[in-house]
Amino acid sequence: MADTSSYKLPPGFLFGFATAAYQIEGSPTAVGRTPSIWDTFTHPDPKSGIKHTKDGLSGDIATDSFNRYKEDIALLKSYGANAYRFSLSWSRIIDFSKGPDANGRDPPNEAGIKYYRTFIEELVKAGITPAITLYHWDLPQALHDRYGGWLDKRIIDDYLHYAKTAFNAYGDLVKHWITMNEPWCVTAIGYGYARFAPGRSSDREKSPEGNSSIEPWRVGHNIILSHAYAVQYFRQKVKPAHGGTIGITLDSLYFQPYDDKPENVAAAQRAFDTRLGWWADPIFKGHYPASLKATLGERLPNFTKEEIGIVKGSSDFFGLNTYTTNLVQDGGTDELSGKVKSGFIGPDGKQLGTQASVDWLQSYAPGFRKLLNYLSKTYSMPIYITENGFAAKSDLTNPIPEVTHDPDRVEYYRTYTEAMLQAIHEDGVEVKSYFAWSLLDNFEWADGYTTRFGVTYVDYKTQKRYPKDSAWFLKKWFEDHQTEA
Ligand code: GBH
Repeated sequence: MADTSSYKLPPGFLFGFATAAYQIEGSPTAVGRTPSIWDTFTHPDPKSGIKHTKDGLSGDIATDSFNRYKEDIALLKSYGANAYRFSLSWSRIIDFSKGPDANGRDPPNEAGIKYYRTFIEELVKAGITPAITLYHWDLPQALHDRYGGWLDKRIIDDYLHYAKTAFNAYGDLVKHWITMNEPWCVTAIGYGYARFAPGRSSDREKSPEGNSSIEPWRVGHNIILSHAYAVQYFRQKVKPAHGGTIGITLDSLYFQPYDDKPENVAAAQRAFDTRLGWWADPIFKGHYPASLKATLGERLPNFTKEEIGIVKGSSDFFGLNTYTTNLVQDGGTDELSGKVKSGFIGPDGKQLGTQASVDWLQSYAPGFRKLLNYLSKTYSMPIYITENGFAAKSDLTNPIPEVTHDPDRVEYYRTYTEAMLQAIHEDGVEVKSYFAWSLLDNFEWADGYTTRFGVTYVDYKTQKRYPKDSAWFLKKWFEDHQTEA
């Protein structure tokens, strides 16, 4: 075991927890909120009766954080967090109930804007730095109905209008902005695999209305452009007045070649190109990865000269959500994963690490350290870790209050925070934040409430919160390693 006890975090390091609006807020119509594609997706399809979540439940109630936000802030404080990453609900900030005005814009929703203003003021009063995600998957249903949402270029103006509204409402208090959360999940899972809203796929069994194999790439293109135009506005109009930093959060596993066969090494690179390079290469280097272009040909949209000028350099930092590592082999047909086969079992027949309660996640901290090194070498940007966490099996089996003992999650956080300190001190990687996912057990998308990622157990019958051991572990970790101001 490495001795990282003397390693300090850099001055100004942000430590805290992350959540997302649809996963915690509930109150889907409060203060004039209208539906998002996740409201639609999580309620049984009126025609087919199909349910899209494992338990058939939606985010209608979630952790009731719309009402219980003071309790959430108190928890953050008790866990020693100096920062909190949360997202805004687009359809609470913009009023979609009236229809667009003569300029095609929907008006701001003053009640929704005021709600988040109060919340942000409370956070700041508690000494907690707010970090806002503008888009964590809850596209206003109205925009999806109007022109297909992300499928159409018109989304760029609507996203910009929303972003401006938020910057102007909170720019004086909020200095950390994230434009998009995990565009790969939005496109691949929402428009390819149909497991996330809006549930589109070229596989007719999953999505009777169907898509074309062009859709994910078009959606991805419009997401990149929406991000870039919002950043351009921020830098021109908001930053000069208020300062602040803005960027995008991408998600990636560490893709480790299964062995040193050249075709498996190439496959791992292809997996990176598709998961990360799809976004990171245009944004940090100014072009799509060559392997993507080679696979997709004309199906990959082109940026105009003007567009790429705005896209290139459009993120102040590399926002990273990461959970696990995959061992990658050549082969496979799935374009959205780079046509690779991936898993957790190595050539020696051994599993990589401890299995989470979800099949896609095993703990493997060495992969985290390698990922940080890969990103720092490939993109030369400061890294904000905006999500990292584990779904422990004990969360699902133990009774209250024993359920607060979550040794697998504690072990995950112990090894991952240690790997991060090694990356910072021994490898020279610049890391500026660590947000654990998540503050609370919450609505876990297609898994409904059957998966728990929180450092706080939520009893959904009473909404009572029970801090788990992992919360106290992280608190102590930050105390031990923070640099005193
Ligand atoms: C993050 O995604 C999200 O930002 C956050 O909202 C979420 O709660 C958290 O992770 C925990 O999952 O259906 O087999 O393809 C992390 C990346 C991508 C991991 C989608 C789970 C779905 C598994 N996620 N993936 S599968």
